[in-house]
Amino acid sequence: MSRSQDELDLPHCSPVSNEHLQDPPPQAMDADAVSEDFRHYYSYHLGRDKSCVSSHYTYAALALTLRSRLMERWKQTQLAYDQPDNKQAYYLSLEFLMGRSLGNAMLNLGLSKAVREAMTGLGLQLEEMVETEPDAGLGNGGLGRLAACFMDSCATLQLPVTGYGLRYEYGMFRQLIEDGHQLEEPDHWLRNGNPWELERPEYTQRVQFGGHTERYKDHTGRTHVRWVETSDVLAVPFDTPIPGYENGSVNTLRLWKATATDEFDLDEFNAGSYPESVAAKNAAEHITMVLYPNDSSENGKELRLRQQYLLASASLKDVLRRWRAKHNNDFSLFAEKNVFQLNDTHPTIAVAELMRLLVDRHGLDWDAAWEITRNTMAYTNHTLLPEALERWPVRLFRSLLPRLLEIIHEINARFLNEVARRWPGDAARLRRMSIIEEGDDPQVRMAYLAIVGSFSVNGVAALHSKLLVEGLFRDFYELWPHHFNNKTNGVTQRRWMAWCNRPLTELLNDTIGDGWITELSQLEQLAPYAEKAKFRKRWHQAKRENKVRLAELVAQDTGVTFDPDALFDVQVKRIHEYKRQLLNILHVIHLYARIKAGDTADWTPRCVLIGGKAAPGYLRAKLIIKLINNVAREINNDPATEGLLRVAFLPNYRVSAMEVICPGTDLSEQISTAGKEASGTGNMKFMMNGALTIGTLDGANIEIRDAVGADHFFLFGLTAEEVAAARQHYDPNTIIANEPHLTRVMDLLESGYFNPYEPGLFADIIGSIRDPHDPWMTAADFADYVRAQESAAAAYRDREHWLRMSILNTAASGFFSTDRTMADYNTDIWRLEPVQPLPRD
Ligand code: 26W
Repeated sequence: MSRSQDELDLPHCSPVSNEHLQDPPPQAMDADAVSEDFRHYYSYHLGRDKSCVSSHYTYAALALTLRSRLMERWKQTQLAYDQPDNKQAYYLSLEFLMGRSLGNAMLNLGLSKAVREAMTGLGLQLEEMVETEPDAGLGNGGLGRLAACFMDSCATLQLPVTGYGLRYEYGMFRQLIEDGHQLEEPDHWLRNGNPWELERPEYTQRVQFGGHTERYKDHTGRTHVRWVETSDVLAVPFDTPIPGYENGSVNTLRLWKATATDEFDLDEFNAGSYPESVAAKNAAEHITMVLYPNDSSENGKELRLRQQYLLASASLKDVLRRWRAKHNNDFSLFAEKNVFQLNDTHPTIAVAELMRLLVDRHGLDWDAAWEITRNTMAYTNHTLLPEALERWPVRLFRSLLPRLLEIIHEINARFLNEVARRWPGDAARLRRMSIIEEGDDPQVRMAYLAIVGSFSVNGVAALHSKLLVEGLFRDFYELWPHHFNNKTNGVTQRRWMAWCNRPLTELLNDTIGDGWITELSQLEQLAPYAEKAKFRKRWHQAKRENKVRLAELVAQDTGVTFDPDALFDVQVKRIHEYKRQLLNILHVIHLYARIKAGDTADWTPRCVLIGGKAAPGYLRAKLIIKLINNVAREINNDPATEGLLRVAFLPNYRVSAMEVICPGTDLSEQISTAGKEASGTGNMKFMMNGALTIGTLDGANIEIRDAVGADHFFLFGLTAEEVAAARQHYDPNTIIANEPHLTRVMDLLESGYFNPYEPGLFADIIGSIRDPHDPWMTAADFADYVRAQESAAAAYRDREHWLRMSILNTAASGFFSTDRTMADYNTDIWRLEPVQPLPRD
């Protein structure tokens, strides 16, 4: 029924090379050449002229101009990586939150100046062209953006790392705010085409679903398994170039698009229902239609499992295809030369799929295949929330991926044998550690499959990694302590400083040179400048310029006016109870109550900005958005707050918005319940851009505070240990009654002050704060939060003191570069050699 790969009617590369097809000469990198190329693409490729000047076409022409310069570097880099001696790593991720590519390509190609000059010469506004590019929003939040920063750093470090993901037709939804409510709109980001991608139909892979398994004997009498009568889907790769910073290297992000095979359903076809049988093909294309917008609770949807398997299967087959082209069926060195990093459990089915491919397709015996699998897979955990740990119903696996379920059962049986040998008679432990969770509706625990199938398991900040081995993964840590390690997250300073913060970049370059762009620890050299008044003045000017820009964004998107001289207090991230946007808004209400009570001596004018998306099904998070908007409306419309307090909810928070937000922020809100935020990475972007942090001892906040020093960080709240201990006797109602400020805030909230036309609207939120089982313990940290906010406000009034602290935060941010993170992954997990692109012949 299904035809083999070779029978697919797809472009393929002929084995005979054509010596006439030499590469054209390299492209010049000066402004004149850029300008000439630009006009070429604009006229001859896009077919536009001077009478049709739309930023869409000028953007497209500039993108093509840059892309053509990436192409030659890309090819030389990949040729070098494919030399047989090189070990390569593959970053498997359901999410890559890339944002825009134009500015990044300009910067990393070293073309910033030439492009600006060329565009000015052509009378074009570069800014406008940049704004035309839609964000590639193929991720939810931290985990997806981290993958994007990793890609940038690997290219800059010249590490042979390829990203594998899915090419969602629709990325993260666009968030509209109507009457304070979140509305979701589909994000059809590919509508106007995507100049950064290169379709590679010649590397299409076939992926199986459904069907059943059969056993058969080969001529030697050995038993094998066949997975048959499947409904197949094709995965077509689209490649995006990932340029390193001014180093000639270009890595690859390969995203799979699902398409139908050409096989019609013959029964339907012969029954004369041709249109129906063609329409049925649509189902295949649905697999990569849309990114699931959940970032913290799994929802067990079959389509999501299809996405995960398509990614894992197509990517592994792609790697095996290249391996077999050089080594045929000799896999003896495979584990030495290949490593897969699993970005959370989402691609973890790769463990079972690699076993299937090695055993069923390439004829290895189980032990040899397991040895290879276990030495090539490494797993990163990104969350401590139990509700975010993926589990799939066994029955779903049985119908969708029957052969993979058999393999998982076999992996589990052998694993539990090992556990039983180590702890004889400990049935409770066997039940706890089993990859299959027994019950009425048995489940596959993906995190356990990931741990059992990997040689490395890491968390993403020191506290997170510690809590993992003490809590969720404790049993596994006892069994294999050496598998567990920490890799503290980072962010790329190319996008999060050099590209997005020009005023500060110029000041840094003037002061310490531009070495920090590839070696962020050089920012240390700034520390002594904190004591120089002239430097502080320049620092202040840069920050103020950025605040003006941020105020313009806020005015444009919300209509709220921010005074650039006020304290800009910002919390942007996904909306989730554990991140406690509620605590932030309770503090805002407290400030408002103070204003209304005339308690405004020594007041620090403050502009509070909150932004973030709620998962569409997460009703309480959506209600929190509504509350923030209602509070903002009442406060901004009350003349008493003029010059003292402004509040805005920024709609549609995304990568390109953060590029304006983090440079203009004074105070970074990192206020999660301790022990819940795995790391955070927004915290690092803010710090790098000179914001001070108000935060709990959670995730990477702890390392941020250690790096900058306790005096330059506004700490508050219970520690993770105290949270755990306080849970037993948590009594929010007594706390509220005993804290006059909190009593007053709750009174205002409960009086309906912020929902005069919508009585009872916030009852659910009020109930959650007053609930003794509130997992996030918002009331517990309120008083200390208010105290820390007061000390931040007081510090801001002493401008020179604040500027000193701001400079010291940037100076201490060197550790939080993904260049460091990637170097750590490489030293401890991947063990790759950096590879230079091949010289052109
Ligand atoms: C299955 C649904 C689902 C989808 C995504 C569950 C969980 C996730 C992610 C793990 C959520 C996520 O983005 N986690 C964040 O990862 C960042 C990068 O490591 C950390 O900085 C954040 O603290 C963590 O919340």
